Amino acid sequence: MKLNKEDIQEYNEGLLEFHQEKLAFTKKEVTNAEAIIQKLVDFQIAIPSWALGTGGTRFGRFSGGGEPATLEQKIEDVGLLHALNQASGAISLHIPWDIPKDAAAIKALADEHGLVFDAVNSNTFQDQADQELSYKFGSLQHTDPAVRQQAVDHNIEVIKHGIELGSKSLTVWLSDGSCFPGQINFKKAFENTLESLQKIYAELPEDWKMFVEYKAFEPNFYSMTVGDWGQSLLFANKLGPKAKTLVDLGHHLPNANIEQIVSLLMMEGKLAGFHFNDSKYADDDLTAGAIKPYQLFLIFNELVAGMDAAGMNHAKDLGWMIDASHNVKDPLEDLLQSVEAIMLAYAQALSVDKEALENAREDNDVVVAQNILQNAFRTDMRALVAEARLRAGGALNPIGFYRKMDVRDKLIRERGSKTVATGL
Ligand code: PSV
Ligand code: MN
Ligand code: MN
Repeated sequence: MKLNKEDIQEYNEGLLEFHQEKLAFTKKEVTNAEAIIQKLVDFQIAIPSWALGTGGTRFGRFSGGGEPATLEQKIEDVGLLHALNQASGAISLHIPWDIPKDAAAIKALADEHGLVFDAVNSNTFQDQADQELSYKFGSLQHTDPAVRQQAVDHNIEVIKHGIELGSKSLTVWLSDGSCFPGQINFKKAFENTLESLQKIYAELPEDWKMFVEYKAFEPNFYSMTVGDWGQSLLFANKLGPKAKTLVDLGHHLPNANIEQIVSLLMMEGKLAGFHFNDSKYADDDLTAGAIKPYQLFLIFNELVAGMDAAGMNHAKDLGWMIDASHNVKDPLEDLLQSVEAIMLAYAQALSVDKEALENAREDNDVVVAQNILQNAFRTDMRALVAEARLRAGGALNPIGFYRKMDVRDKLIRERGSKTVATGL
């Protein structure tokens, strides 16, 4: 199904008066409001093809109805999100969960929905039915060179799919590691992984990047071969300029200072981008901003400072993606909530008076420095985010409109009530 621009417009008209009052008030409070709105209009966050179904846990999966069964339907779902918020104009594919059999047709369909293809993701953390050798004891790190080669070949295959679709980056997340002390030789595992990554890196087109994603634990529980930003950065530095470190917010040990990690990676020119989600404990993959919105804001504060210092284009020079899905919400509503939270944090970060903050830091005025950040965080930016959506042709209240149009019911009628989308 597709949403109709005229229906969105009509819906917005009913909310316009109140919105404009709120906007006028926010503009009094936020001096650079117009510049923020423009930046928000330009900002796009990619949606992963695996987040469109109800996520599972290892204890069960309570699939909602109307889930997309094919890649075409997934593109349709991201198209719905983009029509609603005008900020989800890209889709990221995980292969082989979503193989584009006819790339030209898939590209044309995405184009019809105003979507481009973000990073392509390889999968060597599961065995596929037709696979010759098992990844039970790792993939790129494996003791057997034949297993490593199979995983390298898969990544090269993924790059080929990406080229056909117009993607510009490959994300490599490895579950490689060990579950028990003594199980692997750390040094050999690192060296094997590096050698395998080098073979993949050699196949990257000129204008591509390789995103090396780290994760502290799970599914391996004693060691992960790309377990933190230090290990990822080591690989990225050894690989070369196209390789960078990807930060997934849920992939840290508890209480890690992610904003500091971001700042230093940017200083080194080695930050690839983000997988947004939120967590209370570990890789919970909860809706962005649901648990620690202040952390999300502090991360954006470092991002904006780092990108501005390096003269980067906020919308284009880093990879922005949501990597969240949960089992108790309508996935489309959940994604709309994540995008909104990310936009709010970004808007708040854009409102920080950087000069005043730097002066307070130089003067060691801790109180003023803290106040500058907390004032920005406590400023209600919802009207600016809504205004950006309005100007771009989206809905003032995306979830409100989604519910008013009974989108989920329509999808259930179209696709059935017992649908399960591919993914975790
Ligand atoms: C792993 O936990 C991860 O964050 C990686 O990005 C994977 O590709 C994705 O989740 C798949 O669920
Ligand atoms: Mn991730
Ligand atoms: Mn994850």
